[in-house]
Amino acid sequence: MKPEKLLDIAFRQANRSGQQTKKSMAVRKEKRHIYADLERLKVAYGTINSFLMNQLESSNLDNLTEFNKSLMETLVDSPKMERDKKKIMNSMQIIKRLKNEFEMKIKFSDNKMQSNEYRKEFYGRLSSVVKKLDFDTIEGYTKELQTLPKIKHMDTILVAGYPNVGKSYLVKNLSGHKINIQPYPFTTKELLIGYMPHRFDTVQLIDTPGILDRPLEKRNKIELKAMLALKHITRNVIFIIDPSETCGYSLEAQENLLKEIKQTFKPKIMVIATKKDIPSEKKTESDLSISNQSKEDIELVHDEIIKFFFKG
Ligand SMILES: Nc1nc2c(ncn2[C@@H]2O[C@H](COP(=O)(O)OP(=O)(O)OP(=O)(O)O)[C@@H](O)[C@H]2O)c(=O)[nH]1
Ligand SMILES: [Mg+2]
Repeated sequence: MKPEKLLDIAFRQANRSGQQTKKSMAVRKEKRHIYADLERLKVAYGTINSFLMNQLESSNLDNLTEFNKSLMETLVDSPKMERDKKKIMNSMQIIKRLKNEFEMKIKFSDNKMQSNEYRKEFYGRLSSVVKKLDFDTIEGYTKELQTLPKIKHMDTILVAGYPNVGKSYLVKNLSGHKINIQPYPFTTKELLIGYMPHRFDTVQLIDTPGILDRPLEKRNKIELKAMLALKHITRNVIFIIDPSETCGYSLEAQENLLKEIKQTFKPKIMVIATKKDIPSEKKTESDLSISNQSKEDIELVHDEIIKFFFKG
């Protein structure tokens, strides 16, 4: 919203309330005008004050997780936003002082001409304070806040690996095909989140297409930051590798990505080779080798994941 538009709304509401007050007050005509001006002042002030409070509240970072805070820092110009917020806070104080000052002046006006003059002066002073504000950065920020992924605070594992290796298939298998899709900034793809039951507990599995699926050198700075924000969620990573190479990437390239993720994230990492059912000459080092098409393998991998990350 532009400051001019806000002022326009506030004054229109104020004038409407002023008219009503004038009609409904059972007092002397002169006094009625003064009451109406008082009402205008209060409504104009109230409208602007609650809008400004809203701006501060909607861009409040205190309730964000470290992960989302870190994403927000890459999404917006946060130093500028902090400056804009500070300006709003200062302006709120000035506006409050103005309101108190002119409220007294109007209250003790001798006649309606005087109260009218004071009210106009108040509108003018209020306008010049509000016109110096900029809501654009804060509103951009609020919009970005709404697009952040909602990730639960619980035992969590990230799933990494080249495209087509079987990441989503495994997450779906492990979570009984109940998955939750969340947006992720800077990728056209979305986070796929599955909840894997485990006795009385649940483990959150986050499949990260477009994020942990290619070498660092292929990324721009912002993508890198967004990728690193994942560090704040968990250090647990399952790396999926496809030795059959039917995914379209060589085993060597996949092993290099694994090395890179180890260096960048220093994770607790479990390597799972998929597509065991497809015959392949190539061998790779992994903690477990499975086929996503085998029910027994899925049961096995479920137990092994719990053992690997959460027991001992
Ligand atoms: N034969 C066989 N096919 C598999 C196995 N795991 C996955 N696939 C197939 O491999 C293809 C890719 O699987 P996805 O689970 O979509 O792979 P992904 O890693 O999520 O791929 P992206 O989302 O593109 O990153 C699909 O056609 C699967 O059916 C497996 O163990 N055996
Ligand atoms: Mg996938």
